[in-house]
Amino acid sequence: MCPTKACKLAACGYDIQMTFDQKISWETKGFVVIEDALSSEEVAKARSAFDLEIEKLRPAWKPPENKPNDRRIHIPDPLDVDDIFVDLADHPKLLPLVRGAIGDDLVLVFVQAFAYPPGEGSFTNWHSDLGHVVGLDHSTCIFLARMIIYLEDVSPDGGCFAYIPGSHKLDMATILRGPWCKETQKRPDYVSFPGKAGTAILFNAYGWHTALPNSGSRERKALQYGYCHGWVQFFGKAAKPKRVEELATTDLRKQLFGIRMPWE
Ligand SMILES: O=C(O)CCC(=O)C(=O)O
Repeated sequence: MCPTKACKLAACGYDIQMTFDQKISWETKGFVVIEDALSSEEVAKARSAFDLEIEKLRPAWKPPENKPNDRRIHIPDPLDVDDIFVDLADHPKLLPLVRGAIGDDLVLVFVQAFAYPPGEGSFTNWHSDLGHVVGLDHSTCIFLARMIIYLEDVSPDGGCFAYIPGSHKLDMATILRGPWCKETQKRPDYVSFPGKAGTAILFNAYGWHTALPNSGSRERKALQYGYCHGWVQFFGKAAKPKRVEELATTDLRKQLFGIRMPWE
C-alpha cells in the first residue's frame, strides 16, 4: 500500500493500541483480556437490548437440524436490532486494541449474539477457525481477530470461552491435527476465562479455542465481533447494519462496514 493511502486509514485516528503487557499476551499467548471494558451503563444497555430480542425468539426456538445438541439461541443480524450493538463495534476502549491486533485497515466481518444455556456438553470442541484458509502462514500473520464481550457474569462452570495459549503459533498441519479430545477438561494446557459482565477477550482465531460446557445455573450471554484486514474477502463482505447510511457517521465506521476506504 502506498504510504499516503496507509495514513488515510480511519483507524489511524485511534492512537492507543496495546499496552506493553497486552502486546506480550497477544503475541505469545494469542489473546488479551480486558476487564471492565464496558461501563455498567453500557452493560445494562446491551443486556436489555439482548434480553428483549432473545425473549422474542425463545418461544419459537428449535435446535438446528444438523446440530441437535446446539441449544444456543442466536440473534440474527444484531447490528439491526439496537444501535448499542453498532456502538460496541468501534468502542473507544476496544477498537484501539483491535487496531493493535489487525492493523489500520481493519474491517468488521461478523457480529454474533447468542445465549448459551446450561446443559450437557458444549456446542463446540477445540478448533481453529482458519483451517480452511490455506496459502498463508498464520503462525506469522494475523488474519482474523475476534472480540468476545460478556454481558452477564460468567462463572468457571458457566460455559467460559477457553484458549490454548501459544497455539496461534503452530503450523497448519499441527493445527489441523487438532487437540481432538472430547473431554475438554482433560487438556492440561488450556486457559479458561470466567469473568464479570463487561469483560472482553480479544483472541487470534487461528489458535485452538472452544466454549467449555455450561454446567452452571444460567445462560451465558455474550457478543462476538470478528475483524479482518480490508483486503480479506473471507466472509464475502463486511458486516453492516441495514441503516448503514445513517449509522456510518465517521470515516472509521465507513471503513469498518466496508462502505468506503478513506482514500476512495
Ligand atoms: O463462544 C465461545 O466461547 C467460543 C465460540 C467458538 O469457539 C466459535 O464460535 O468458534
